[in-house]
Parts: sequence; structure tokens; C-alpha cells
Amino acid sequence: MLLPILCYPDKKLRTIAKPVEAVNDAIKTQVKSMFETMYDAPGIGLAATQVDFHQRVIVIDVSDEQDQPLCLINPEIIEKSGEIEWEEGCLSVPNYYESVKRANDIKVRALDQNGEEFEMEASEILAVCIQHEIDHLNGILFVDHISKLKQKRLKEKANKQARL
Ligand code: K2U
Ligand code: ZN
Repeated sequence: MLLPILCYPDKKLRTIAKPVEAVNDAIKTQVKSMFETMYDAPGIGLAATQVDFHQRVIVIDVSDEQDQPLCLINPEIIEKSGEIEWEEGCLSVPNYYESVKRANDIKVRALDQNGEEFEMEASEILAVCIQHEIDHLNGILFVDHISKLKQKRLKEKANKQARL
């Protein structure tokens, strides 16, 4: 089922998502809808916060064929190194792109959609996407990483959009 995506500056995007207690059928249904919503957008990542579901669930697929779905539940970055700068966008901040610096290599621990714990290493775009999505679960948007001046301009633009 397609889910509506919250748009900046919606305050709900600032909610801190709660850890998932049990990967039950409700969570599995939510994950399925998040994948559908992400592929439809289209996007290469989607955090539960963006669809107004405030639990720690992320779906990702950075493959070109869009056939490598990755679900991270209660994700934690346990190691990070290096630095990469990437021109980021966000489904919750349409038509705005800015360069953001993040760690290039990360190690992540999470539960998969069957509730099994796993660890994985990621780098480049996959690492960028995982960090971008975990930020969403902590109420952080990529625009929070840009300069104050650029944030001011973006807020004015968003408010003008809202008044239209
Ligand atoms: O809003 C989101 O969380 C989806 C983001 C995830 C993302 C942002 C920046 C860098 C990597 C991932 C994207 O807007 S999904 C749209 C997209 C599609 C292809 C390439 C980059 C971004
Ligand atoms: Zn985003």
C-alpha cells in the first residue's frame, strides 16, 4: 500500500523513532508498504519517520535494477571511517540538493525483516544512504548539515511554497 511521505518543514519529521520491540506481522506489513512507496517515489532509501511511522525501520535499494531490497530494523552504526562528500536529495525535501560530507566506510548491526540480527559493512552510496536514513530515525534531515545561510534560504523558499 503506498504511504504518504511527510514533507519539510513538517515537525513530525523531527520525531525520534522508537526501537522495534518485536518484528511481528504489523512490522512486516509496514516494511512491505515502505518498499512499495520507495520504489514508487522512486527512491533508493526510505525511513519509517518519513511515512509518519515512528519506529526504527529503514528500507534501502541502491542497485540499478532495483532488485536488491535491504531492510534494517533497529540499525546501529558500530564502526565508521573515511569521508565521502555526496550531492544528496531527500524525498521529504523535494527539489533541493546539497553536498553533504559523511563517513565513507561503515559497519552496521541491525535486525532483518525476519527479526534475525546481522552485521554488514557498507561504503560509498550504500554507506551514504544508510547514514541518511538513520538520521531520519533521529529526526535529522540532510539540510541540518548545510550552512546556516543555506538553511535560512531553504526555509524561506519552503514557507513561500506553503503560502502558494
Ligand atoms: O529521502 C530519502 O531518504 C531517500 C533519499 C535517500 C538518499 C539521499 C541521498 C543520498 C542517498 C540516498 C533519496 O532522495 S532517494 C532519491 C534518489 C534517487 C537516486 C539517487 C539519489 C537519490
Ligand atoms: Zn531523506
